[in-house]
Amino acid sequence: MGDYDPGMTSADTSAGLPADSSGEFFTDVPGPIRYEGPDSDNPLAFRWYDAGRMVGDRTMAEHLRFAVAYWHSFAADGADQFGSGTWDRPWLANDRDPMDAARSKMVVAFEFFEKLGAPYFCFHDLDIAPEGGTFAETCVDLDAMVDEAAGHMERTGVKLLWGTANLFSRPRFAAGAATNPDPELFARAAAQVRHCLDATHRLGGANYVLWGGREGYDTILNTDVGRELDQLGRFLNLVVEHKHTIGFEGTILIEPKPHEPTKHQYDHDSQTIAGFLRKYDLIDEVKLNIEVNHATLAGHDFVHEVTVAVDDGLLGSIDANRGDGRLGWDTDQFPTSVEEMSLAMHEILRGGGLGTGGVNFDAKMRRQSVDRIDLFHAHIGGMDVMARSLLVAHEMLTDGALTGVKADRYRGWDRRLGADIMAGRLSLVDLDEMVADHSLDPVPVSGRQEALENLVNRYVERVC
Ligand code: XUL
Ligand code: CO
Repeated sequence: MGDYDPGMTSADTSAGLPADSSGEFFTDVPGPIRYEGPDSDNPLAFRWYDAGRMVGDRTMAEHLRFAVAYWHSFAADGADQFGSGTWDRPWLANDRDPMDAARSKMVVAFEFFEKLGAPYFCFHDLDIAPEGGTFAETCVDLDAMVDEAAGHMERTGVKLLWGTANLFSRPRFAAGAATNPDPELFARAAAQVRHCLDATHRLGGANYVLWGGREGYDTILNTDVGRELDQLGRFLNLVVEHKHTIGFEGTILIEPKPHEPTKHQYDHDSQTIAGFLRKYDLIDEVKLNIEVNHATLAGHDFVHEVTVAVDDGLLGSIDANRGDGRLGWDTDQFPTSVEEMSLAMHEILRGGGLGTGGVNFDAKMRRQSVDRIDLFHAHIGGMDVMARSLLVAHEMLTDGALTGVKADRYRGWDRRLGADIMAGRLSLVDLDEMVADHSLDPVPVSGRQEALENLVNRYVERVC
Protein backbone atom coordinates (compact mmCIF):
# COMPACT_ATOMS: atom_id res chain seq x y z
CA MET A 1 0.00 0.00 0.00
CA GLY A 2 2.99 2.33 0.52
CA ASP A 3 1.91 5.86 1.25
CA TYR A 4 -1.52 5.40 -0.28
CA ASP A 5 -4.01 7.53 1.72
CA PRO A 6 -7.46 5.96 1.70
CA GLY A 7 -8.97 9.28 2.84
CA MET A 8 -11.31 9.93 5.73
CA THR A 9 -14.33 7.71 6.09
CA SER A 10 -17.45 9.07 7.73
CA ALA A 11 -16.78 6.83 10.71
CA ASP A 12 -13.71 8.94 11.39
CA THR A 13 -15.72 12.14 11.54
CA SER A 14 -18.20 11.31 14.29
CA ALA A 15 -16.54 13.61 16.79
CA GLY A 16 -17.24 17.32 16.94
CA LEU A 17 -20.73 17.46 18.33
CA PRO A 18 -21.39 21.14 19.05
CA ALA A 19 -22.19 22.05 22.66
CA ASP A 20 -24.67 24.75 21.63
CA SER A 21 -26.03 26.54 18.60
CA SER A 22 -22.85 28.57 18.16
CA GLY A 23 -21.07 25.38 17.01
CA GLU A 24 -21.55 23.39 13.82
CA PHE A 25 -22.18 19.74 13.09
CA PHE A 26 -22.66 19.99 9.32
CA THR A 27 -19.28 21.60 8.76
CA ASP A 28 -19.21 20.62 5.05
CA VAL A 29 -22.20 22.85 4.35
CA PRO A 30 -21.28 26.43 5.03
CA GLY A 31 -24.49 28.34 4.75
CA PRO A 32 -28.04 28.37 3.54
CA ILE A 33 -28.80 26.33 0.43
CA ARG A 34 -29.65 28.77 -2.36
CA TYR A 35 -31.63 28.62 -5.56
CA GLU A 36 -29.34 28.59 -8.61
CA GLY A 37 -31.74 27.45 -11.34
CA PRO A 38 -32.06 24.34 -13.54
CA ASP A 39 -28.67 24.86 -15.23
CA SER A 40 -26.74 24.72 -11.96
CA ASP A 41 -24.40 21.77 -11.43
CA ASN A 42 -23.95 22.62 -7.77
CA PRO A 43 -25.25 19.63 -5.77
CA LEU A 44 -25.76 21.91 -2.77
CA ALA A 45 -28.08 24.32 -4.58
CA PHE A 46 -31.76 24.20 -5.46
CA ARG A 47 -32.45 23.89 -9.16
CA TRP A 48 -36.23 24.25 -8.89
CA TYR A 49 -37.17 25.37 -5.40
CA ASP A 50 -37.10 29.14 -5.48
CA ALA A 51 -38.90 30.03 -2.24
CA GLY A 52 -40.07 33.50 -3.28
CA ARG A 53 -41.12 32.65 -6.85
CA MET A 54 -44.80 33.28 -7.47
CA VAL A 55 -46.81 30.33 -8.76
CA GLY A 56 -50.33 31.58 -9.34
CA ASP A 57 -51.35 33.62 -6.33
CA ARG A 58 -48.77 32.26 -3.89
CA THR A 59 -45.04 31.83 -3.56
CA MET A 60 -43.48 28.41 -3.81
CA ALA A 61 -42.75 28.54 -0.09
CA GLU A 62 -46.40 29.29 0.66
CA HIS A 63 -47.62 26.46 -1.54
CA LEU A 64 -45.25 23.79 -0.31
CA ARG A 65 -44.57 24.57 3.37
CA PHE A 66 -41.72 22.05 3.55
CA ALA A 67 -41.09 20.24 6.81
CA VAL A 68 -38.21 18.02 7.96
CA ALA A 69 -39.19 14.93 9.95
CA TYR A 70 -37.28 14.90 13.24
CA TRP A 71 -37.50 11.14 13.60
CA HIS A 72 -35.90 9.90 10.39
CA SER A 73 -33.27 12.61 10.26
CA PHE A 74 -32.19 12.92 13.90
CA ALA A 75 -33.74 10.22 16.10
CA ALA A 76 -32.80 7.25 13.91
CA ASP A 77 -29.36 5.89 13.12
CA GLY A 78 -29.92 3.76 10.03
CA ALA A 79 -30.54 0.51 11.94
CA ASP A 80 -32.83 -2.04 10.30
CA GLN A 81 -34.11 -5.51 11.24
CA PHE A 82 -30.82 -7.03 10.14
CA GLY A 83 -28.24 -4.72 11.56
CA SER A 84 -27.27 -1.84 13.77
CA GLY A 85 -27.00 1.84 12.94
CA THR A 86 -24.72 3.14 10.21
CA TRP A 87 -25.24 6.89 10.37
CA ASP A 88 -23.10 9.40 12.16
CA ARG A 89 -25.38 10.38 15.06
CA PRO A 90 -23.13 10.89 18.10
CA TRP A 91 -25.99 12.14 20.30
CA LEU A 92 -27.53 8.67 20.14
CA ALA A 93 -24.53 7.03 21.85
CA ASN A 94 -25.60 4.92 24.85
CA ASP A 95 -23.25 6.55 27.34
CA ARG A 96 -24.76 10.02 27.06
CA ASP A 97 -27.10 11.57 29.59
CA PRO A 98 -30.54 11.37 27.90
CA MET A 99 -31.43 15.04 28.37
CA ASP A 100 -27.97 16.23 27.26
CA ALA A 101 -28.34 14.01 24.22
CA ALA A 102 -31.80 15.42 23.50
CA ARG A 103 -30.44 18.97 23.69
CA SER A 104 -27.50 18.17 21.38
CA LYS A 105 -29.84 16.49 18.94
CA MET A 106 -32.00 19.60 18.89
CA VAL A 107 -29.06 21.93 18.34
CA VAL A 108 -28.03 19.86 15.31
CA ALA A 109 -31.60 19.58 14.03
CA PHE A 110 -32.06 23.35 14.02
CA GLU A 111 -28.67 23.85 12.38
CA PHE A 112 -29.92 21.56 9.63
CA PHE A 113 -33.33 23.25 9.27
CA GLU A 114 -31.65 26.66 9.01
CA LYS A 115 -28.97 25.63 6.53
CA LEU A 116 -31.47 23.81 4.35
CA GLY A 117 -33.94 26.69 4.51
CA ALA A 118 -36.76 24.42 5.67
CA PRO A 119 -39.53 26.58 7.11
CA TYR A 120 -41.06 23.79 9.24
CA PHE A 121 -40.32 20.61 11.14
CA CYS A 122 -42.47 17.79 12.55
CA PHE A 123 -41.87 15.64 15.63
CA HIS A 124 -43.12 12.80 17.80
CA ASP A 125 -42.92 13.46 21.55
CA LEU A 126 -40.33 10.68 21.90
CA ASP A 127 -38.17 12.15 19.12
CA ILE A 128 -37.46 15.32 21.04
CA ALA A 129 -37.46 14.09 24.65
CA PRO A 130 -36.35 10.85 26.31
CA GLU A 131 -38.71 8.54 28.14
CA GLY A 132 -38.29 8.89 31.93
CA GLY A 133 -38.66 6.18 34.57
CA THR A 134 -42.32 7.14 35.10
CA PHE A 135 -44.89 8.85 32.93
CA ALA A 136 -44.69 11.92 35.20
CA GLU A 137 -40.92 12.13 34.59
CA THR A 138 -41.46 11.72 30.85
CA CYS A 139 -43.85 14.69 30.92
CA VAL A 140 -41.32 16.83 32.83
CA ASP A 141 -38.64 16.00 30.25
CA LEU A 142 -41.00 16.72 27.38
CA ASP A 143 -41.91 20.11 28.86
CA ALA A 144 -38.22 20.96 29.24
CA MET A 145 -37.52 20.03 25.62
CA VAL A 146 -40.55 22.00 24.46
CA ASP A 147 -39.00 25.04 26.21
CA GLU A 148 -35.78 24.29 24.42
CA ALA A 149 -37.57 23.97 21.06
CA ALA A 150 -39.42 27.24 21.65
CA GLY A 151 -36.06 28.97 22.08
CA HIS A 152 -34.62 27.48 18.87
CA MET A 153 -37.79 28.34 16.95
CA GLU A 154 -37.66 31.92 18.17
CA ARG A 155 -33.96 32.18 17.27
CA THR A 156 -34.25 30.66 13.79
CA GLY A 157 -37.83 31.44 12.70
CA VAL A 158 -38.41 27.75 11.91
CA LYS A 159 -42.01 26.73 12.67
CA LEU A 160 -43.82 23.55 13.64
CA LEU A 161 -45.95 21.95 10.92
CA TRP A 162 -47.21 19.25 13.24
CA GLY A 163 -46.60 17.31 16.40
CA THR A 164 -47.67 13.75 17.14
CA ALA A 165 -47.44 11.22 19.96
CA ASN A 166 -45.52 8.01 19.53
CA LEU A 167 -48.15 5.43 20.52
CA PHE A 168 -46.49 2.48 18.84
CA SER A 169 -42.79 1.97 19.71
CA ARG A 170 -42.96 0.83 23.32
CA PRO A 171 -44.03 -2.68 24.39
CA ARG A 172 -47.08 -1.27 26.22
CA PHE A 173 -48.64 -0.47 22.83
CA ALA A 174 -48.17 -3.92 21.29
CA ALA A 175 -51.96 -4.46 21.26
CA GLY A 176 -52.72 -0.90 20.16
CA ALA A 177 -53.34 2.38 21.98
CA ALA A 178 -56.96 3.54 21.57
CA THR A 179 -57.90 0.08 20.29
CA ASN A 180 -56.26 -1.78 23.17
CA PRO A 181 -58.33 -4.44 24.96
CA ASP A 182 -57.37 -2.78 28.26
CA PRO A 183 -59.07 0.56 29.09
CA GLU A 184 -56.17 1.47 31.39
CA LEU A 185 -53.91 1.42 28.37
CA PHE A 186 -56.45 3.60 26.54
CA ALA A 187 -56.16 6.05 29.45
CA ARG A 188 -52.35 5.97 29.29
CA ALA A 189 -52.45 6.73 25.56
CA ALA A 190 -55.00 9.51 26.11
CA ALA A 191 -52.76 11.10 28.74
CA GLN A 192 -49.82 10.99 26.36
CA VAL A 193 -51.81 12.61 23.55
CA ARG A 194 -53.07 15.27 25.94
CA HIS A 195 -49.46 16.28 26.75
CA CYS A 196 -48.32 16.09 23.16
CA LEU A 197 -51.26 18.15 21.87
CA ASP A 198 -50.58 20.72 24.61
CA ALA A 199 -46.91 20.80 23.54
CA THR A 200 -47.89 21.22 19.89
CA HIS A 201 -50.24 24.05 20.87
CA ARG A 202 -47.57 25.75 22.91
CA LEU A 203 -45.17 25.64 19.97
CA GLY A 204 -47.79 27.16 17.64
CA GLY A 205 -48.11 23.94 15.61
CA ALA A 206 -50.21 24.27 12.46
CA ASN A 207 -51.62 20.73 12.81
CA TYR A 208 -51.68 17.73 15.10
CA VAL A 209 -51.31 14.27 13.51
CA LEU A 210 -52.57 10.87 14.63
CA TRP A 211 -51.08 7.95 12.80
CA GLY A 212 -52.66 4.74 14.10
CA GLY A 213 -49.33 2.96 14.49
CA ARG A 214 -50.80 -0.15 16.04
CA GLU A 215 -54.50 0.65 15.76
CA GLY A 216 -55.36 -2.56 13.99
CA TYR A 217 -54.76 -6.23 14.61
CA ASP A 218 -52.30 -9.04 14.07
CA THR A 219 -54.98 -11.74 14.14
CA ILE A 220 -58.74 -11.56 14.04
CA LEU A 221 -58.83 -14.67 16.26
CA ASN A 222 -58.40 -12.49 19.36
CA THR A 223 -59.83 -9.21 18.06
CA ASP A 224 -63.27 -7.64 18.49
CA VAL A 225 -63.21 -5.32 15.48
CA GLY A 226 -66.52 -3.56 16.20
CA ARG A 227 -65.50 -2.73 19.75
CA GLU A 228 -62.06 -1.51 18.71
CA LEU A 229 -63.51 0.82 16.07
CA ASP A 230 -65.86 2.29 18.69
CA GLN A 231 -62.88 2.85 20.99
CA LEU A 232 -60.97 4.59 18.21
CA GLY A 233 -63.99 6.79 17.49
CA ARG A 234 -64.24 7.72 21.19
CA PHE A 235 -60.52 8.44 21.38
CA LEU A 236 -60.65 10.78 18.39
CA ASN A 237 -63.63 12.58 19.89
CA LEU A 238 -61.65 13.12 23.11
CA VAL A 239 -58.79 14.61 21.10
CA VAL A 240 -61.13 16.97 19.27
CA GLU A 241 -62.83 18.01 22.53
CA HIS A 242 -59.44 18.76 24.08
CA LYS A 243 -58.36 20.75 21.04
CA HIS A 244 -61.34 23.03 21.57
CA THR A 245 -60.84 23.20 25.34
CA ILE A 246 -57.29 24.52 24.97
CA GLY A 247 -58.10 26.68 21.94
CA PHE A 248 -55.75 24.89 19.54
CA GLU A 249 -56.52 26.34 16.14
CA GLY A 250 -54.51 23.88 14.08
CA THR A 251 -56.08 20.99 12.19
CA ILE A 252 -56.36 17.48 13.60
CA LEU A 253 -55.14 15.03 10.96
CA ILE A 254 -55.35 11.25 10.62
CA GLU A 255 -52.68 9.54 8.54
CA PRO A 256 -53.99 6.53 6.60
CA LYS A 257 -51.91 3.38 6.28
CA PRO A 258 -53.28 -0.08 5.43
CA HIS A 259 -50.81 -2.30 7.27
CA GLU A 260 -47.34 -2.35 8.84
CA PRO A 261 -46.73 -2.72 11.68
CA THR A 262 -50.03 -4.58 12.14
CA LYS A 263 -51.42 -6.92 9.51
CA HIS A 264 -54.56 -4.82 9.19
CA GLN A 265 -54.80 -1.18 10.25
CA TYR A 266 -58.17 0.48 10.69
CA ASP A 267 -57.02 3.74 9.04
CA HIS A 268 -56.66 1.83 5.79
CA ASP A 269 -56.92 4.58 3.17
CA SER A 270 -58.65 7.91 2.51
CA GLN A 271 -62.05 6.43 1.68
CA THR A 272 -62.02 4.17 4.73
CA ILE A 273 -61.22 7.08 7.01
CA ALA A 274 -63.91 9.24 5.41
CA GLY A 275 -66.47 6.58 6.32
CA PHE A 276 -65.03 6.26 9.83
CA LEU A 277 -65.18 10.03 10.39
CA ARG A 278 -68.81 10.14 9.29
CA LYS A 279 -69.76 7.22 11.52
CA TYR A 280 -68.20 8.80 14.61
CA ASP A 281 -69.38 12.35 13.87
CA LEU A 282 -65.90 13.72 13.23
CA ILE A 283 -66.21 14.66 9.57
CA ASP A 284 -66.10 18.43 10.19
CA GLU A 285 -63.28 18.19 12.71
CA VAL A 286 -60.60 15.95 11.26
CA LYS A 287 -58.74 15.91 7.95
CA LEU A 288 -56.13 13.62 6.38
CA ASN A 289 -52.36 13.56 6.26
CA ILE A 290 -51.72 11.46 3.16
CA GLU A 291 -48.41 9.65 2.74
CA VAL A 292 -47.20 8.48 -0.65
CA ASN A 293 -45.79 5.14 0.46
CA HIS A 294 -48.89 4.39 2.52
CA ALA A 295 -51.01 4.95 -0.59
CA THR A 296 -48.95 2.46 -2.56
CA LEU A 297 -49.12 -0.06 0.29
CA ALA A 298 -52.91 0.25 0.07
CA GLY A 299 -52.69 -0.61 -3.62
CA HIS A 300 -53.40 2.95 -4.74
CA ASP A 301 -51.54 5.60 -6.65
CA PHE A 302 -50.76 8.59 -4.43
CA VAL A 303 -52.86 10.76 -6.71
CA HIS A 304 -55.85 8.52 -6.03
CA GLU A 305 -55.62 9.07 -2.29
CA VAL A 306 -55.21 12.82 -2.72
CA THR A 307 -58.11 13.00 -5.19
CA VAL A 308 -60.47 11.15 -2.84
CA ALA A 309 -59.50 13.52 -0.03
CA VAL A 310 -59.84 16.66 -2.15
CA ASP A 311 -63.25 15.66 -3.47
CA ASP A 312 -64.48 14.94 0.07
CA GLY A 313 -63.04 18.17 1.51
CA LEU A 314 -60.63 16.16 3.66
CA LEU A 315 -57.17 17.05 2.38
CA GLY A 316 -54.99 18.28 5.23
CA SER A 317 -51.31 17.68 4.59
CA ILE A 318 -48.94 15.26 2.87
CA ASP A 319 -45.97 13.09 3.79
CA ALA A 320 -43.85 13.13 0.64
CA ASN A 321 -41.89 9.94 0.51
CA ARG A 322 -42.07 6.93 -1.76
CA GLY A 323 -41.68 3.19 -1.72
CA ASP A 324 -39.59 1.01 -3.98
CA GLY A 325 -41.42 -0.67 -6.82
CA ARG A 326 -39.81 -4.02 -5.98
CA LEU A 327 -40.31 -3.90 -2.21
CA GLY A 328 -43.66 -4.31 -0.51
CA TRP A 329 -42.90 -2.39 2.67
CA ASP A 330 -42.68 1.20 3.82
CA THR A 331 -39.19 2.13 2.63
CA ASP A 332 -39.77 5.87 3.22
CA GLN A 333 -37.50 7.08 0.41
CA PHE A 334 -37.22 10.67 -0.72
CA PRO A 335 -39.42 11.46 -3.72
CA THR A 336 -37.77 11.32 -7.14
CA SER A 337 -40.64 11.14 -9.62
CA VAL A 338 -41.79 14.49 -10.98
CA GLU A 339 -44.54 12.76 -12.93
CA GLU A 340 -46.01 11.07 -9.86
CA MET A 341 -45.84 14.20 -7.73
CA SER A 342 -47.11 16.48 -10.52
CA LEU A 343 -50.34 14.52 -10.74
CA ALA A 344 -50.80 14.74 -6.96
CA MET A 345 -49.89 18.45 -6.87
CA HIS A 346 -52.43 19.02 -9.64
CA GLU A 347 -55.15 17.64 -7.39
CA ILE A 348 -53.85 19.60 -4.40
CA LEU A 349 -54.00 22.84 -6.42
CA ARG A 350 -57.40 21.94 -7.80
CA GLY A 351 -58.59 21.63 -4.20
CA GLY A 352 -57.23 25.08 -3.31
CA GLY A 353 -53.87 24.05 -1.82
CA LEU A 354 -52.66 22.55 1.42
CA GLY A 355 -54.24 25.05 3.83
CA THR A 356 -52.72 24.58 7.29
CA GLY A 357 -50.86 21.53 5.95
CA GLY A 358 -47.58 21.24 4.12
CA VAL A 359 -45.12 18.81 2.57
CA ASN A 360 -43.41 16.79 5.28
CA PHE A 361 -40.47 14.62 4.26
CA ASP A 362 -41.36 11.52 6.22
CA ALA A 363 -38.38 10.01 4.43
CA LYS A 364 -35.07 8.55 5.41
CA MET A 365 -31.77 8.05 3.69
CA ARG A 366 -30.64 4.60 2.69
CA ARG A 367 -28.45 2.75 5.12
CA GLN A 368 -25.29 3.31 3.07
CA SER A 369 -25.72 7.09 3.05
CA VAL A 370 -23.32 7.52 5.93
CA ASP A 371 -21.97 11.02 5.35
CA ARG A 372 -23.42 14.03 7.11
CA ILE A 373 -23.82 15.80 3.80
CA ASP A 374 -26.10 13.04 2.49
CA LEU A 375 -28.94 14.46 4.57
CA PHE A 376 -28.68 17.66 2.51
CA HIS A 377 -28.62 15.81 -0.80
CA ALA A 378 -31.71 13.88 0.26
CA HIS A 379 -33.75 16.94 1.18
CA ILE A 380 -32.52 19.17 -1.65
CA GLY A 381 -33.53 16.51 -4.17
CA GLY A 382 -36.93 16.02 -2.53
CA MET A 383 -37.63 19.74 -2.39
CA ASP A 384 -36.64 20.20 -6.03
CA VAL A 385 -38.90 17.34 -7.14
CA MET A 386 -41.82 18.86 -5.27
CA ALA A 387 -41.11 22.38 -6.56
CA ARG A 388 -40.85 21.22 -10.15
CA SER A 389 -44.02 19.18 -9.72
CA LEU A 390 -45.78 22.26 -8.42
CA LEU A 391 -44.80 24.13 -11.59
CA VAL A 392 -45.96 21.28 -13.84
CA ALA A 393 -49.23 21.00 -11.94
CA HIS A 394 -49.85 24.73 -12.05
CA GLU A 395 -49.34 24.81 -15.83
CA MET A 396 -51.63 21.81 -16.38
CA LEU A 397 -54.32 23.31 -14.19
CA THR A 398 -54.07 26.79 -15.71
CA ASP A 399 -54.43 25.32 -19.20
CA GLY A 400 -57.25 23.05 -18.05
CA ALA A 401 -55.29 20.23 -19.66
CA LEU A 402 -56.91 17.52 -17.55
CA THR A 403 -59.82 19.36 -15.97
CA GLY A 404 -61.06 20.37 -19.43
CA VAL A 405 -60.88 16.80 -20.68
CA LYS A 406 -62.80 15.59 -17.64
CA ALA A 407 -65.44 18.30 -17.97
CA ASP A 408 -66.01 17.28 -21.62
CA ARG A 409 -66.08 13.61 -20.75
CA TYR A 410 -68.88 14.02 -18.22
CA ARG A 411 -70.75 16.72 -20.16
CA GLY A 412 -73.88 14.57 -20.40
CA TRP A 413 -74.30 14.76 -16.65
CA ASP A 414 -74.69 18.53 -16.86
CA ARG A 415 -77.50 18.18 -19.39
CA ARG A 416 -81.09 17.31 -18.72
CA LEU A 417 -80.93 13.51 -18.56
CA GLY A 418 -77.90 13.44 -16.27
CA ALA A 419 -79.33 16.16 -14.04
CA ASP A 420 -82.71 14.39 -13.77
CA ILE A 421 -81.05 11.08 -12.84
CA MET A 422 -78.91 12.68 -10.17
CA ALA A 423 -81.79 14.68 -8.74
CA GLY A 424 -83.78 11.47 -8.29
CA ARG A 425 -86.47 12.48 -10.76
CA LEU A 426 -86.28 9.24 -12.77
CA SER A 427 -87.00 5.71 -11.55
CA LEU A 428 -85.69 2.47 -13.01
CA VAL A 429 -89.03 2.13 -14.84
CA ASP A 430 -88.73 5.69 -16.22
CA LEU A 431 -85.25 4.94 -17.49
CA ASP A 432 -86.37 1.64 -18.99
CA GLU A 433 -89.22 3.37 -20.81
CA MET A 434 -86.95 6.13 -22.05
CA VAL A 435 -84.46 3.62 -23.47
CA ALA A 436 -87.32 1.82 -25.23
CA ASP A 437 -89.02 5.00 -26.50
CA HIS A 438 -85.81 6.41 -28.00
CA SER A 439 -84.20 3.09 -28.92
CA LEU A 440 -81.15 4.26 -26.97
CA ASP A 441 -77.93 2.45 -27.86
CA PRO A 442 -75.03 4.74 -26.92
CA VAL A 443 -71.72 4.05 -28.67
CA PRO A 444 -68.42 3.88 -26.74
CA VAL A 445 -66.23 6.99 -26.79
CA SER A 446 -62.42 6.90 -26.63
CA GLY A 447 -60.99 7.48 -23.17
CA ARG A 448 -57.81 8.80 -24.87
CA GLN A 449 -55.58 7.37 -22.13
CA GLU A 450 -52.43 7.21 -24.24
CA ALA A 451 -52.94 10.70 -25.64
CA LEU A 452 -53.37 12.00 -22.08
CA GLU A 453 -50.25 10.22 -20.89
CA ASN A 454 -48.35 11.91 -23.70
CA LEU A 455 -49.90 15.24 -22.78
CA VAL A 456 -48.77 14.94 -19.14
CA ASN A 457 -45.27 14.04 -20.32
CA ARG A 458 -45.18 17.14 -22.50
CA TYR A 459 -45.91 19.30 -19.44
CA VAL A 460 -43.25 17.48 -17.43
CA GLU A 461 -40.70 18.06 -20.22
CA ARG A 462 -41.39 21.67 -20.86
CA VAL A 463 -41.69 23.26 -17.42
CA CYS A 464 -38.76 25.40 -16.41
C1 XUL B 1 -45.23 5.63 9.75
C2 XUL B 1 -45.44 7.07 9.56
C3 XUL B 1 -45.28 7.92 10.76
C4 XUL B 1 -46.24 9.06 10.84
C5 XUL B 1 -46.18 9.81 12.14
O1 XUL B 1 -45.35 4.88 8.59
O2 XUL B 1 -45.67 7.53 8.46
O3 XUL B 1 -43.97 8.38 10.78
O4 XUL B 1 -46.02 9.96 9.81
O5 XUL B 1 -46.32 9.00 13.23
CO1 CO C 1 -45.91 9.50 7.75
